[in-house]
Amino acid sequence: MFLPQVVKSARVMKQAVAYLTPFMEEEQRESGTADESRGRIVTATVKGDVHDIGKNIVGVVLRCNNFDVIDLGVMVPLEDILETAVREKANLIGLSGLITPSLGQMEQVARAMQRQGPRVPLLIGGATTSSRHTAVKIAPEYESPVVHVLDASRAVGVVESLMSETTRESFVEANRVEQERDRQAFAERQQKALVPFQDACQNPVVTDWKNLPLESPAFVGLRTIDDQSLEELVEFIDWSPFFQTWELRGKYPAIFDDPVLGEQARELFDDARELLDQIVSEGLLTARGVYGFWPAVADGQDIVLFSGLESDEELVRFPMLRQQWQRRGQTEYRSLVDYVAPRDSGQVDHVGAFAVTAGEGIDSLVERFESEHDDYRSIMAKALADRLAEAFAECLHARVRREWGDREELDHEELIAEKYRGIRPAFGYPACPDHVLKGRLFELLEAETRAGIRLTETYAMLPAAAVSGLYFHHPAARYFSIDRVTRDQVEDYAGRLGVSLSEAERWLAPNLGYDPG
Ligand code: B12
Repeated sequence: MFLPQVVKSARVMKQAVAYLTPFMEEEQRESGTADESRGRIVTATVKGDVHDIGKNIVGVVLRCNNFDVIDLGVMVPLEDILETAVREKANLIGLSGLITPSLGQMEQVARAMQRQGPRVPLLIGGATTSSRHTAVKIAPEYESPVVHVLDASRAVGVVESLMSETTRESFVEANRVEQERDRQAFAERQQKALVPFQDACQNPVVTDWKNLPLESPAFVGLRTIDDQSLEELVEFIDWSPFFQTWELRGKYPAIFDDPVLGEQARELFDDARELLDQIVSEGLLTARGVYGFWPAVADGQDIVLFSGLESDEELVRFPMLRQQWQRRGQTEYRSLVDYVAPRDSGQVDHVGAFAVTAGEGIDSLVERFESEHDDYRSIMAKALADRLAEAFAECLHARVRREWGDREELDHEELIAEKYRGIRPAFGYPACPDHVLKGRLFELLEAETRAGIRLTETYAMLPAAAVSGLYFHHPAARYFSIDRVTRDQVEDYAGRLGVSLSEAERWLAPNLGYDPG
């Protein structure tokens, strides 16, 4: 059965169970028997993180297989997770997270479980997690099994294997062997030489600034968008990740012709369009955003923004990181700072910034569906809000390019393939992996007051369906990955950011090309 069918049929089951529960409890009380589930799992999205679509899907699938799931929701402190697991005599704990700071939170949960228990297996899931990180950073903190679960389709198999007396031992052993292999592969990768930071700085992306015409944007400063039409955003939706959420892997619209997935994809799409039409026509979600342009220079490895052309006063400084890994077919070591004209170029350059959300209203919509025991539409609504947020970012980028003087004429597919000038990297993406800089970005954009988006303690955005980042208009601007960096770069970066080395290392943990000790 495909995932959408599972979740859809779970709705029928849940509605029936909700009706029958009082009768069943009555009968259990009278007969003195207890509810016989196959095992109990406490799940949570860790502290500071707000995403729960993946975790919720896994919860539905496990419940369908008769496991008892106690879902603590999002932004859950580790104390609550452990207390609940002890109180409810859970057999397993499952953690979820979307952004890299959540990886550190997961390590803390493992450490606390080692210290104080409960000594139950720990499951790790979510878009930012990986089997390698689980093996290298989480499993060594905890003597009981720690298992990375890639997606919902594997969750039942993993939980069954861990719960069954007959399979547990061999499953745990196979997991241990695999994690040992992952640790070795990681250690080998860490051996791969990186160029010293100063050498990398000597080989940036080179631009002939004297001969590059730089257009000025239509205005300088901030603009708030509080009346964004949802209808306009629908045109900008990239549907392929939506199918991925539902574990139907394929590109939209070709997926409809897929001999295996086609029919299911069509049915899912029709359901999504029906709910989307309702959201748009009844205004069930509100899309708000803020964006702006500022004069900017590259100052060493920092991007500096000024309030106006006449102003020497720095508005904000974004320290950037630079690649240090020798890539095949690439001679330079890239940094986003390379896409901004340096002070001595004689050119006036600009950088843009944005924060958008389409998540206002999602809580009441989800509450409504959950009160109707309708997980299918609850998950669908969140996935659609995410699509609209991403579409808003795309739509706003198109407007920004027009305001920057571009005269492009692209169809939907060319837009999705990003066949336009410039990029909109978001803090957390591989070219600028430090989430902490969202703090400075949000101050610059006054994002909380202007767009109603706030940051959690680990720099996730609330509402969850939100995207924020910078705009670069350099014609050669490309997305790239910083990947691993050396201690000399992190020391330099920490100094520029004004934090201690250990603080910088904490936030950049997934990008360190060395062991911080
Ligand atoms: C869609 C998407 C979004 C959507 C929403 C994501 C969502 N619904 O959770 C939107 C557009 C809103 C978004 C925003 C952002 N995103 Co984003 N996003 C993605 C993308 C493309 C897919 C993620 C997704 O939804 N997958 C589908 C769901 C169902 O999968 P899942 O959550 O992984 O869950 C499955 C498994 O992990 C597992 N699982 C999950 N939880 C659990 C729990 C247990 C117990 C178990 C057993 C299993 C399990 O089973 C689930 C079902 O199969 C990924 C890239 C990628 N391909 O993964 C980037 C990605 C996750 N995003 C990323 C980033 C950085 C961001 C932003 C910070 C960018 C920004 N500055 O604006 C914001 C953060 C938003 C916020 N509120 O703070 C990074 C995160 C890594 C990092 N460096 O931090 C990624 C990896 C992209 C990248 N390569 O850099 N994003």
